[in-house]
Amino acid sequence: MIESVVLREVRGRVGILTLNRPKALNALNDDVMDALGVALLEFDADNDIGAIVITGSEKAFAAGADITVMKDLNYVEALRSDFITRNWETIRRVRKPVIAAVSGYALGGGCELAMMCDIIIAGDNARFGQPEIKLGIMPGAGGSQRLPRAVGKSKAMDLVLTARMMDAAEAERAGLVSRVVPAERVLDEAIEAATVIASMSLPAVMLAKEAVNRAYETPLAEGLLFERRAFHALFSTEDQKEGMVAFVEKRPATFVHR
Ligand code: CO8
Repeated sequence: MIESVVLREVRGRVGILTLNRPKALNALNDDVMDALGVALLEFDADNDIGAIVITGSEKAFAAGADITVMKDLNYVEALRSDFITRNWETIRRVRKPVIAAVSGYALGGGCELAMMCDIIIAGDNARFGQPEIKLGIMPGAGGSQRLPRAVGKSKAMDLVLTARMMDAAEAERAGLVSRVVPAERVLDEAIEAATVIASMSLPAVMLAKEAVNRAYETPLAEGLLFERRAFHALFSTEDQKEGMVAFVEKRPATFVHR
């Protein structure tokens, strides 16, 4: 049997997707991105899943888009096929939180994939970069847009224009990653964070994710209005009553909408 390029596992209410092209350092091609997209949408639709983790191997989360596929591509073909947005945007349709658990290299499209996730948790061996410039190209799946939003213009320019890699400590200082843990702990840490998220009220989680994402899409006044409307809407859920009554009664909340 041919082993899948994306492995699926469920632990509790957490769906785990492992990129599995170890010999190519998880270089991303259509097979990987199609399988990842299908799995993400299935987990998103599954009532037994509350949060999703994407991970790679210890050596590489993903070392970029597959250069062997791209090397023969010409401009007209890239334009006509809209290379690579066909299956790269699927993750943006996922409404449950997605955590990237990054060990080793997250380069080029691999760094871009991590940045499409809602939270990045890094192992202390993680290396982030947008080295496309060395190949005579530039980032093509959000690197020139999401990286400056995450780390600011100067550091983004530095990484994109010199191709240098940033280690986990620098990535945490710059705000790209939320936590750094020993490499062997990174998946467990991500699953624990996902388990906490999956124990919360799902409507609150989904609206909170949507609201934070609005911060990157809208002017402040519009974002604040969206936040206020979503905030008010949550007072219609049983989970708001349960969460607040549980606090007053000094007991853990048990949410019904998960
Ligand atoms: N594509 C294809 N194969 C790769 C890639 C890649 N991106 N990265 C590594 N590999 C392969 C190597 O060719 C090698 O294969 P083989 O054993 O058959 O020779 C195997 O993985 C192991 O790699 P190395 O021997 O090079 O391992 P090292 O530990 O010596 O080096 C590095 C690790 C530093 C990560 C090195 O492999 C490297 O520099 N890789 C390329 C990194 C890179 O340039 N990434 C950016 C690619 S361009 C990109 O992502 C554009 C994104 C555009 C948007 C998304 C579109 C899909």
